[in-house]
Amino acid sequence: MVGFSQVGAESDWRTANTESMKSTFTEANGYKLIFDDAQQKQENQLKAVRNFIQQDVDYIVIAPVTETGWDTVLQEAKDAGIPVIIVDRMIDVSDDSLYTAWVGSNFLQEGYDAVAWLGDYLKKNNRSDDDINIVTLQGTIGSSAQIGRTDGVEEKMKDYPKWKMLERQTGEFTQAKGQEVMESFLKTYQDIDVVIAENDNMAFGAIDAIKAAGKTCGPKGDIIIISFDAVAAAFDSMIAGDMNVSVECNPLHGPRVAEIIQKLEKGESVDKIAYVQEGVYPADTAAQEKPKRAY
Ligand code: GYE
Repeated sequence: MVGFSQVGAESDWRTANTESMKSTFTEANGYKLIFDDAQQKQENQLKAVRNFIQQDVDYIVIAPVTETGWDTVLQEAKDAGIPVIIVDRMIDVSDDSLYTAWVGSNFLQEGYDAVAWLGDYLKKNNRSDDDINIVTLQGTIGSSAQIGRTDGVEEKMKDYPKWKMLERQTGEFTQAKGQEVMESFLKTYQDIDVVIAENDNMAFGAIDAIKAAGKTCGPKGDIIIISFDAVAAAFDSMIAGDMNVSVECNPLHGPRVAEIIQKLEKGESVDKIAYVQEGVYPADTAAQEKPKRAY
């Protein structure tokens, strides 16, 4: 019996992740899955985990909304002798023995990759000497995906003195909030060159806001759109000419978590931390790559 506390259903990435977990932890595969959707609230996750402990599940799997606030409930799981596997985002606990393993993405690297792509792109377009104004739609504040992507961009941006971050604001990883925040950015700033959206869904909202404001974006437009996740709809957006690039974030964690559980069942040791390999998909590769994508 496996209890899985999922973040919510805020994005295409999340839907693909839920699907991967549900299609892996099936009865046919020998599991009973208790799935809980926390609706992007950590307090719901704490309740779910306590519920899993009460039901005496064999494993607790958590995709944490935010990094902090886990010490007490994970100590309760440890006291009950239930191994905890963290997936997708990371947790920040004082005692590492409170979880058995983590598998997910290197979000800092994703931030680095976004900056490297933009540096190359501007160079190719002879804009290396131009002043470049950037705005960022951040993910859920305090989530690893937000922290890593924001910090990765900030760190590497220092190599580009002509780039200026005008403002960062959270769009909570949703399309609706992404659109709303972008509308307000467009009212405040007349000269935005680049939008960094910390996931594809917020980028879709931003693109709608840009078009509604009578501006253009994408490879042939005025505003460069950089995004993260590289879900199927992002490839459609690139093919349509709206988005410039999406930095991949792989959501297909079901089989990875199952492999960890199978090893633990056999008494084998598992890696405490396991990163997934990821790529960068610019618009000019989108048509060719789209058919190969699994999510
Ligand atoms: O990028 C975003 C989702 O934690 C990696 O959460 C995940 C992020 C993903 O809502 O789309």
